[in-house]
Amino acid sequence: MRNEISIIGVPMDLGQTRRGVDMGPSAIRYAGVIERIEGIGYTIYDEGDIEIGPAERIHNDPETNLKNLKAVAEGNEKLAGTVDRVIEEGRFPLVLGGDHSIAMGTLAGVSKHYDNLGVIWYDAHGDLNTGETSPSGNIHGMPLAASLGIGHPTLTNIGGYTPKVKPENIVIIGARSLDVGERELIKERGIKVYTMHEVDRLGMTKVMEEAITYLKGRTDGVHLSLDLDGLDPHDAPGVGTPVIGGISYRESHLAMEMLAESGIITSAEFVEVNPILDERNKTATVAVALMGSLLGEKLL
Ligand code: B3U
Ligand code: MN
Ligand code: MN
Repeated sequence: MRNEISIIGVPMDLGQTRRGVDMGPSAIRYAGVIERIEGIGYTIYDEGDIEIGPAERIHNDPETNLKNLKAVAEGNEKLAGTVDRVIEEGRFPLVLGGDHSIAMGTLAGVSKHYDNLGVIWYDAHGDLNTGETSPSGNIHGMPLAASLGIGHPTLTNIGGYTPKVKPENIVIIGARSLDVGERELIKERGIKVYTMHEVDRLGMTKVMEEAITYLKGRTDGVHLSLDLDGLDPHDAPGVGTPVIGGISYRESHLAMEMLAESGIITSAEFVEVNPILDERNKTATVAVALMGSLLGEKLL
């Protein structure tokens, strides 16, 4: 792991319809992210927050079924530029969301630095929808599809190129709410998925061992995109679309510790923290604790 980390806040809430997730970066900062990571021994650069919005006057285009398409794309273009620069300058990008639509910008900034980027998508959802398959029109349900080059060209071409990731370089962990079109895409493209069934059946140790071995053999860098709704709402209540039966706090720490030990992670983002829906900033605090484990914090 590089010993300099850049923190990039992305107060994006236009990829979905519940207000408050734009305050995610503030909540995570308030939960002590900088102090926590400095405590591990890294040098932190706070890049501040990417400027987002305003929301579109007519945010709901029935033609495309993509809400706030222009504003979401513009915010992501800015994010892509910042992430690109940070990597260019030799630092590890740690992106704080904001809704999950920001993964399009993060991956656009990251992927050009690798021949074969791997992605771990830690999420209750697949985020593999397009305007055609989405039940909601919310772009935060589409970033993984867009990064594969599937969907509206404004989204697939963020950063000026497409695709950002190959289907065989993706591992989804924690899925338990997949739409019909997403299931089809997973099968059609051969995306590796550990649903909650596999997490229960194999245990998190085996899931992570397999995922790490799989990605190590085929990629030259791995981005972790962690949606806090991958965790059970009991442990992470401050998210817009909670789904019961999720990954526990302890399993998540174990997963992060195993990733730290593997040394494969080259960039990360933590998304969907919504302090308005939270209980005393619990979800932001959980996010910061998981970042600690991911970055090598030890219990002893
Ligand atoms: N799959 C649904 C719901 C959803 C996706 N991502 C989140 N919720 N957080 C959709 O709207 O695409
Ligand atoms: Mn997500
Ligand atoms: Mn999700």
